This record gives sequence, structure tokens and C-alpha cells, in this order.
Amino acid sequence: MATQVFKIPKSLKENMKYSFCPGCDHGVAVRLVAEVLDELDIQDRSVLIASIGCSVTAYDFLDVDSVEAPHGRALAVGTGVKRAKPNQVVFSYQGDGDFASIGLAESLHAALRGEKLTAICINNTTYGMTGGQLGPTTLLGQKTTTSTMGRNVEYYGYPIKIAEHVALCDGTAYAARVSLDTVANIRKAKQAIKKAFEVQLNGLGFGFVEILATCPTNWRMTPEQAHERVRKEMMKHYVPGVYKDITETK
Ligand SMILES: Cc1ncc(C[n+]2csc(CCOP(=O)(O)OP(=O)(O)O)c2C)c(N)n1
Ligand code: SF4
Repeated sequence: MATQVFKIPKSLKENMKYSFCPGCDHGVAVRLVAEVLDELDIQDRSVLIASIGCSVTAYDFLDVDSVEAPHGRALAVGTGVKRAKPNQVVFSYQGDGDFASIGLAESLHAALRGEKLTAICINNTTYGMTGGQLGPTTLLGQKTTTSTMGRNVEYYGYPIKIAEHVALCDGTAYAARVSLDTVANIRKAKQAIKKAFEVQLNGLGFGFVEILATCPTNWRMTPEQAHERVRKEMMKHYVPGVYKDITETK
């Protein structure tokens, strides 16, 4: 008898039209979220708070209720949804620009308040949807359409280490940074996403995962080159790891 080794998660919509560019890690990240929703059996009571940017199209793929809260306001709206409906599982799926630039105040204050929310932040070191402008996570020296000579400290300041900042918030129960550059790291990423949902399910506080991801289109690279860049440049500055896990100390 044949063994099934691959199946489409039930938390993904059927016959969806794929909208991400070839080699973009958004597709892998969204799928991991769907697998976690399946494994935790929470699809029916989950609410996605969608953002702005390429990440917003998560609502085209995930078969869950969703609310769109663009321009960085995802976790403010998520707070309202969760407080009104505490039995729902509320999570955001945001880009680094949305989460850590225009939405930095909303994001950190949700963590500081210890909202029982899960936030997934895709860090591709650029504003993807709008054409590859400099974002809060753009690395020093990185050329973008708005930093054509490369990011320098004098003009643009330093890139933000999001997971470390979130971990410093007292209301954060779990904060991790993961990468999708290898199969082993994709597996680790899924475990981190699961943990970020579990802390919400157990009422422990804010759960957060920063996912290092490719944007081959705006980096003007092939998918292979883009993953190499994640390994050689991004992971050196944005070191993967678990930055806070209060379940470890309980
Ligand atoms: C106040 C404001 N300025 C600019 C924009 C245009 N805008 C829409 S999406 C986006 C970039 C989002 O980048 P990011 O959050 O990194 O997500 P990605 O597209 O990389 O997934 C920008 C700047 C906006 N929506 N609102
Ligand atoms: S522009 Fe970048 S982030 Fe957006 S879908 Fe294409 S590769 Fe992905």
C-alpha cells in the first residue's frame, strides 16, 4: 500500500493562485503557518491579521478568518480582536517594514502589554511590494532603490534587530529568529512558529518569530544566490536563535 508523504495542509485554500515571485520565501513561510494551524487543530478558531506589503497576500492562501490592518496597525487591531474574542487564536503575518518601521510602536507595545497574540514577521531587508526601498532592516552597505550607494550609518542609522527588541519586552513569552535557507532550518522555523502559537494557547503572553527571508526580485538575484545571501550576509548580522522562552525557565 502506498504511503502518503506529501499533502496540502487543510488550512491552505484549494486552487489558490500563487502570487509570490519565484524563489520568494513568503511561500514557504505561509505554508509553515498552515501546517502549524493543522497540527494544533486551530484552523476553525484562528484569525489572521493581515498587513501591507507582499505579506498581505497571506489572506489569499490561508483558509482562516482574516482582518486587514495595513500600515503597521496589525497588532493594535489584533489586540482588539483578541480582547473581544479571547477564545480565538489571533495572529499577524507582517513584513519587516510593516512590523518594525511604520508599525514599530504598535508592535512593541503589544509585546510590552503581554497581549496573547502571535506575530510572524518576515525580514527580507527591504520593502518588497513597493520596489525594494530601504527598510528598517536593510543591512549596512546594502544597495536599495533609495540607498543607491549602500546604507551608511551617518545618513540612515543602524538596522534594527527585531527579535532582540521583542525579547526585551516584559510581556513577551517567546521570541525567536529563524531562517529558511536549508531544509533543516525550515524544520526549525516550523518548531518556532508552533511555539509562538503555543504560548498564546497557554495564555502565557506574546509569541513572536522573525523569519529571515529572500526577496530575489528586488535583490536582483536568482533564488540560489538569494539563499546564499541569507547565509553569508543576513545570518551574520541577524543571528538565528531563541531570544526568549519563558517556558524554559518555568
Ligand atoms: C504610510 C505609508 N507609506 C508607504 C506605503 C507603501 N507601502 C505599501 S507596502 C510597503 C512595503 C512593505 O514592506 P514590508 O513590510 O517589508 O513587506 P514586504 O513587501 O517586503 O513583504 C510600503 C512602503 C504605505 N502603504 N503607507
Ligand atoms: S517582491 Fe520580493 S517579497 Fe514580494 S513576492 Fe516578490 S520576491 Fe517576494
